[in-house]
Amino acid sequence: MQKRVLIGAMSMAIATLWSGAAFADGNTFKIGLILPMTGQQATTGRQIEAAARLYMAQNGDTVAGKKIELIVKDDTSVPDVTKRMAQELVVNDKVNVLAGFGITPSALAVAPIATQSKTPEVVMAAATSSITESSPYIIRTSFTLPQASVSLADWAPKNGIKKVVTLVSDYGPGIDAEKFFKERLTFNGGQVIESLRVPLRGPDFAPFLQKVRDLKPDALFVFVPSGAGAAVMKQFLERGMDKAGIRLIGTGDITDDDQLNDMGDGALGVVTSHHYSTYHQSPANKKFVEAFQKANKNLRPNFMAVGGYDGMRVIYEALKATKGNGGGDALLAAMKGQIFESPRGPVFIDAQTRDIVQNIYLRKVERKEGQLYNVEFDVIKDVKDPGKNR
Ligand code: VNL
Repeated sequence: MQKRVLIGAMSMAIATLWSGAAFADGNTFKIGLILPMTGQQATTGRQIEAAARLYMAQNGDTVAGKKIELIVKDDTSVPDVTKRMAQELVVNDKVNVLAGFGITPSALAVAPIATQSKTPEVVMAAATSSITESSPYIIRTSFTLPQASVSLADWAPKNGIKKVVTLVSDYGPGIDAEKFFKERLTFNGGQVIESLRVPLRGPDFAPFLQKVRDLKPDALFVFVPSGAGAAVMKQFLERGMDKAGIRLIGTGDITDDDQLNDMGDGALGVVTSHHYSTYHQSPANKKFVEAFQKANKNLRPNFMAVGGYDGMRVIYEALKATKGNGGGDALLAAMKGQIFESPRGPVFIDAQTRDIVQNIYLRKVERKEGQLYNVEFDVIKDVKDPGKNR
């Protein structure tokens, strides 16, 4: 009798332990955030991680009864490493969502894992149009290069820029930028007289810029990834290209807010098109910038930070909408179609394409309150990725 009571008590204790463990595990919601924290794209990782942590600090780490756990991994922007990390996060850590992805090859390397494991992949940085087509589990909160490029090709010919040389990093987003800028400029009666491509890793811009000088276009259109803009700007100015009457234009990656303030007065007047400026005049953005700078030793948030911040929001809202019980498919469904006010302006996750629809702004570098900023002077509203459905 005593023995039976003892066994009964023991099995109850074990059952409690078990359910306790299951309870604890089932009560955690894990986000695997894979970013380049070191190496050439480290600023992108730093911006996105800081933004994700800010979002959590502002919105709490418990959502729909689940404790949010953020697992940050440094892929050094090497796609094979990104892939291995995604595999480990899915298999060992059993993450609910994969997120981050500093460059296009990293986002693409994870696509098959997202599809096979039915894990939503929230792309917060990478911006080649085709990424969202590589897995039905991909949602994007950054932007696409076609989206950012075409508005500038509409602006240029109306502003005395007819002959252009393009200079892009030789991989997905650069090729998108080159193609869509050229196509639209040509349609508008302008002309791309030469298209130059520089390697993504360790580019030397000097020989390319010399060539541009000899070609004497009205403007040089540039796409380089976040973090590489300052080097282009420096060499452009050192070679006296501006004095030779060649204007510098590009997507906002080149006048990246992470670096812009250190580029000097030579950057004044550079016109770019993009989806986010730290100087964007809205109450939501003022609040975002202030909180971000306060939490990060005055670091200025750039477009990468906003992609990360909004990505966290999309994940949080999906978790809320599924009341904490959704698997990958339910979460994905709840991510599609979200509409909200981002620090960049109003945005919308297109349910068909899973890509972001947003305003694209034309901006000019100006000095405001003693600092260099991308000051918006025109807006094209609700721009869908022109790379889709062609
Ligand atoms: C990409 C596109 C990366 C735009 C970037 O910075 C960027 C990409 C790291 O798709 O690889 O500014």
